[in-house]
Amino acid sequence: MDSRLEAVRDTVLARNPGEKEFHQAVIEVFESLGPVHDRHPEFLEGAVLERLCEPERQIIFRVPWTDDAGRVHVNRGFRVEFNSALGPYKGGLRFHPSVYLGIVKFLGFEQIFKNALTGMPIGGGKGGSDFDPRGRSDAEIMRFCQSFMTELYRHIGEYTDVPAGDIGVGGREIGYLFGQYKRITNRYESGVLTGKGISWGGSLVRPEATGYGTVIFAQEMLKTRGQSFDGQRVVVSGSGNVAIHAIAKAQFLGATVVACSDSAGYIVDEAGIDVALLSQVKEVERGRLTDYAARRPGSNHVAGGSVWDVTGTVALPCATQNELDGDAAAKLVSNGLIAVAEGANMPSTRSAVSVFQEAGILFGPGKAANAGGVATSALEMQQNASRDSWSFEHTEQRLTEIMVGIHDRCAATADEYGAPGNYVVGANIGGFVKVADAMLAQGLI
Ligand code: NDP
Ligand code: 2IT
Repeated sequence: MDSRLEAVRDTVLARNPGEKEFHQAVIEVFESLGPVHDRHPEFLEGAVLERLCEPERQIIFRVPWTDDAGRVHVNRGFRVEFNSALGPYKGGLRFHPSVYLGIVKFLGFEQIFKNALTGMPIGGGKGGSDFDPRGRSDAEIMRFCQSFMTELYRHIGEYTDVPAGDIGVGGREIGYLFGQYKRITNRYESGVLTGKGISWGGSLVRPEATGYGTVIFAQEMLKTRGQSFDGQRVVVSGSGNVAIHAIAKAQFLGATVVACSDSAGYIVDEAGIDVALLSQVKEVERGRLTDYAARRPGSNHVAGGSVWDVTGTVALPCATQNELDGDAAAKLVSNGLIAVAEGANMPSTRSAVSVFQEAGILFGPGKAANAGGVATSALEMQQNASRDSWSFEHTEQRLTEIMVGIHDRCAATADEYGAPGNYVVGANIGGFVKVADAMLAQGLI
């Protein structure tokens, strides 16, 4: 790391003790930014990095709710409004028992750069709760969402902060959250949340957008080496929103996706994952991958273990942070891997990224490769603002153009800064310069 940035890093780490995922995300970005500060001394003089690493506002609140037996539970809610240089804070809500401030801050920090890369007018934020939705009834989920929004509503708005989904938050939860916001405020403010249902202000393609976008990004990387998805053997982690649509898109482009996972294990299906069955099991029935294996002849379920033990030419990590470590990366490389695109946020550890880069593997970091979700959220905001709704074809076309644009901007920035083919450098510098310029233009705030 550039020595001028080390002191800033040390201060950030000391000011935010115990937030190890936030530290990891900050260090990863700082490692790319030395050359930018050679060209832009004004960023140092303006203390842009110090300001960027301190969220503009952090909200932590109590979320009390009752389960179906009438027992009282208390969870913790978060919204970190990180940076509004380019637009209203924008980013998802995550409901998972592992959520704490360090997770929300890493996600919010990444979101600043990701959102800048989309070229759309959105700042960075993230939120969530340590609530565990697993095994909860619809009524319990609704009561939790209503309680969560009863505090959150005062902090958000279409011009202020626009939450969406992430792990554990999909269309059902956005519906309950939107309903409670509307009830409390007496405003049908469509643009306050994205990921809404199609009949009440949502956008076509938003459910598919992150997974589709990740595959489009990977396809653009493959093209730089004269390759495509056609005939690739793909391994995906996760089996939620991002994973399912990544699988669908990769197979549409001619690949065979032979494996995917959840937190209990993984399935191998040499014939290629049956997306309709996977979607039925995971999205409709909210079941487990064991249910898929039981209903799909020729597939098998492996309890525990690592999906990265499965041989593939393309890997798409679409589950969660730090799910792919250096050993897994080395194994994938020795098994013939040529490309990785991150559908999840920070799924590869720093040592995994080093292994991929040293082996010359095409590597698309999450803040570039998974930006299709938030970009389509911005398209949803556009449709809401103009009280319009676009066709699937038009919206998908916009998503494709945005992903190709992000790919090309990352590649061009990496070239410009003497690191050709390094999408990590391209994404970090490309996103940073845009935000830093806007911050300086807006004065010391
Ligand atoms: P979902 O809740 O729909 O699915 C999450 C999947 O990941 C599930 O298969 C889940 O398994 C698995 N998973 C979650 N946590 C863990 C864990 N700690 N260990 C192992 N497996 C885990 O979430 P999404 O698909 O929306 O999100 C997946 C990733 O994509 C996240 O990193 C998210 O931040 C990122 N992302 C999401 C976007 C979106 O639009 N939704 C946009 C950009 C990025 P199980 O069911 O067993 O818990
Ligand atoms: O990580 C992400 O980019 C998301 N979870 C989507 C955020 C959004 O506002 O659509």
